[in-house]
Order: sequence, then C-alpha cells, then structure tokens
Amino acid sequence: MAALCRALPKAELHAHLHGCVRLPTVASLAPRGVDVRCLLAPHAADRSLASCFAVFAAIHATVTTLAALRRLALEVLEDFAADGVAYLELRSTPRALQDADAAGYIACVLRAFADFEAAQLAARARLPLTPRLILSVDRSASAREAEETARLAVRLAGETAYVVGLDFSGNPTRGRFAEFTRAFEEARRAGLRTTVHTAEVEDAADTDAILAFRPDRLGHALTLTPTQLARLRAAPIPIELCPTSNKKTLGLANLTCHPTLRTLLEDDYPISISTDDSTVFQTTSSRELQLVAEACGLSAEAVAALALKPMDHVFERDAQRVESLKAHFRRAAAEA
Ligand code: 6MZ
Repeated sequence: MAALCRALPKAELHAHLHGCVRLPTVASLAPRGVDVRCLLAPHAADRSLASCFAVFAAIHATVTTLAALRRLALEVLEDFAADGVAYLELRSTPRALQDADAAGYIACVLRAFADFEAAQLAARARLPLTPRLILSVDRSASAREAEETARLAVRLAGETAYVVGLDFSGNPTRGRFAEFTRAFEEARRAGLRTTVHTAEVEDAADTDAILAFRPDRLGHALTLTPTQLARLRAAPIPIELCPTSNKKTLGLANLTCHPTLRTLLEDDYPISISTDDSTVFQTTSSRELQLVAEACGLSAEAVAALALKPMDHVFERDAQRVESLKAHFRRAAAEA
C-alpha cells in the first residue's frame, strides 16, 4: 500500500506554507532568542492545537526576510513534488517581513512558484507539480486585516493564474467567522473561491455561521452536530480532511476513531485527503493516503479513486488544465 500511495499522482488541497517548511532549515536560520527546541523535537507526541501554535510562532519569529521566505517556499514545493503531488494548493497568511509588506510577502511566494515551474520545465520533469496559492485570513487578526487580505487576493487573482482563493484559518479558539463574513463576501462577489476552517474545535454557533455562508470547501469539519452533518449530506460542500492533524489535535487513539472519515468515505461524500502541516505533523501526502487506506481497509482501486477525487473540487480556473491533470492521474493509476 505504501508503494502504491507513493506512485499515485496526488492533489494536495490543504497545506499551510509555514506548517510545511523544513524544520531543520528554520532552526538553522533562527536568530538568538528564538527557542527552536519545539521545532526539532523529532517525534513530538504533543501536537495539540496549543503545541502547534507554539511551533508556528517560533517559525514566524524566524522567517523574517524575503530571502528566508523564498528558500523555504522553494523547499516546500520540492518536497511535495518529490512525494508525487501533481497539483498543490498551498495556502499562506500574508504578513509584513523586515524587508517587505504583506503584498511583498505574497509577491515573493509567487516568484518562487514561477521559478520553481521554470526549473521543472528545464529539467523536463516527468511528473511536474502545478502550484496554486490560496491567501489565508487569520481569525485571530482584525476584520480590517481580513478585508485587506481579501482585496489583495482579488487583485492578484486578476493578474496571475497562481492565486485561486481565500482561506479562513488560525487558532480556532480565537475569533468568530461572523466577524469576517464581509471580507469573504467581497471575495466571493469578485469571483474568488473560498475555503473555511470549520469545527476544528467544538463551536456549533461558529459552524452554523460558516454553513450559512456556504464556502466552496470546508477545512476539517470535525465536531459537527448531527443536524449540521445532515445538512451537509443533503447539500454537500467538499471537505478537506487532514487525518494525522485531526488525530493529533483531537487526541484520538487512532484513525478508526476519526469522527467523520469512515462515514464520509462510505457515503462517497466529496472529500480530499491532505497533510495540513506536513512537517509539523511529520507526514506526507502519500502517507496520509496510506493511513486512510489502512484504517478503512481500502482496495487498490478505491485508493486510486480517492487520490483522484479532489480534482473534482480544485480551485483551478482553467477547466482544460483540470481535465488534462485528471487524464494524467488516470493514466498513472493504471500503471501504478
Ligand atoms: C488552523 C492553521 C492550522 O499561513 O504562516 N494553520 N490554522 N488550524 C490548523 N490546524 C493545525 N495549521 C496551520 O502558515 C502557518 C499558519 O497556518 C495556520 C495558522 O494561522 C498558522 O499560523 P502560514 O504560511
């Protein structure tokens, strides 16, 4: 199963840039005073939400220049490509660096995407990775910052095919979606796709507000009430599941205890399997696929179908490109 999951082309739809950076690179860049111990704990058992957010704070305290951001972004693309990811929607929260404002930060990530694609072309990569970017709104920041991020995303989506959507993420114990709806409505009116972290912790009122907005996709959607789940079954919104992340942040003994994985799979509900933060959770897209296959006893055909499934709800705007990627997925699955 491990070899099959590695061989299949994969679409990774839920990956936060700074959660996927190579931690040894971050540790080597860390200035004095930044505690890098939490970055290098090799088998960190504690990946509760609090511990994850301590890691993000240490990474953000280290990645403070465009040069560091560029290096880390290129490494993240290389790592996903090496794992056989053929289509990647990476997401990141624009923020000011020592030598750039939030717009400069995103411009640097987009330059890294373009340079990475040029290098793939020059190397005639057999399985090139198509990178796309989703801008994230941090729920612990202000509504004004959210509106600035939404406007930046809309402007860039008009200028480049790389920018495809707007995400709502950040520490789920802070902020409420209702405070940020305006920014998301603005983005939607301008034609941008939206994905919202939902029910990562118990908060039925926040989940109701998100479901009322009906984003194009939901992240996690773990602690749904029976009524919310029934509502989604009646009118599905694709869900981005991140098995290892979900297991760790919910403190589950194993994946068979996952609150929705098995039932969504059995219903043929539109889902994608993602890493969330590949290095924070010490995983890869292939490994997440394998863990699901093993926990749910999937056949080789079912795993290939699961790897292809996210291609039905990608934010890519070029329909022809999506079709040619799907054809490529099917060809590779037949050979795997
Ligand atoms: C919610 C998360 C997250 O944006 O600086 N992030 N938000 N739940 C999660 N589950 C574990 N994992 C990552 O990448 C890091 C940021 O992504 C969000 C947090 O806001 C985190 O600070 P960027 O590239």
